[in-house]
Amino acid sequence: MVPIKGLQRTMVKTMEKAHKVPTFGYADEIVMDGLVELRAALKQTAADRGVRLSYMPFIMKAASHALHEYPVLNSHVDDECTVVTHKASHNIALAMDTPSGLLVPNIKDVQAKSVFEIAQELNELQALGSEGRLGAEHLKGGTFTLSNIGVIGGTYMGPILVVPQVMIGALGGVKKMPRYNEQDELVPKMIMEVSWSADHRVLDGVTVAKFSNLWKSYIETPQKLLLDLR
Ligand code: CAO
Repeated sequence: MVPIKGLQRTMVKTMEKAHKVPTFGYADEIVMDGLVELRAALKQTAADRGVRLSYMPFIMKAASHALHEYPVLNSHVDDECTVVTHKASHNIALAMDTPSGLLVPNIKDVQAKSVFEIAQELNELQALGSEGRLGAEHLKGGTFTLSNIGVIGGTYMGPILVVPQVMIGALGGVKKMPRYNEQDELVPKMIMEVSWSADHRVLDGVTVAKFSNLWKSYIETPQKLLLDLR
């Protein structure tokens, strides 16, 4: 017999709470060629400044830009679902595989940070996670969650909400796939699937679809991120 205690006990409670929320799923595919190229161009520069640059900092920044347009997706809802509180800070959480198990630390105020600063903080969180040193200050206050299961594998997922948040997205692996271009020719494209789960008590499908389309447009044309740089 293996007792369920500590972090795993916390997970049991969190999952049971989330299970009570009626969710709906929405999925789409993202053409990653633009982001693959951009990351390849910037990776060494980031490395020269001591930071490992993955896709995630761009994906998080894209989410923050889209959340500006759809603030209800960046909110908390109380247990009885009587009040939905839009959060000003985009504290984007990331499901992280650590030796202590699944943890979901967040990067605070993504809306105010550069892609480089997000990458830097992500590196720090990964280091803390692997050393088992993530604390309450890293784990509390998330407002929107992404789970990059695609690093491990897989294409689609049914992510579970991190209550009281109302939206979570899971990313599949980036894979080379055949797709038709404008001339009806089959060409290779780098494709990543996203699977969203949303709290259907406070979010409707149209809002989620519009948010996803906007987020996707920032990833497919990452130069668009420059337009909203401050
Ligand atoms: N598909 C293909 N390659 C990917 C990828 C994807 N979806 N996401 C990242 N990669 C690449 C990165 O670009 C990087 O490539 P290089 O070695 O060439 O630089 C490499 O894979 C490793 O990236 P990473 O792990 O640092 O990627 P990240 O910053 O996006 O992810 C983190 C960080 C914390 C999400 C990840 O380490 C992790 O723990 N993933 C597991 C998530 C998880 O447990 N989910 C479970 C949820 S429900 O139980």
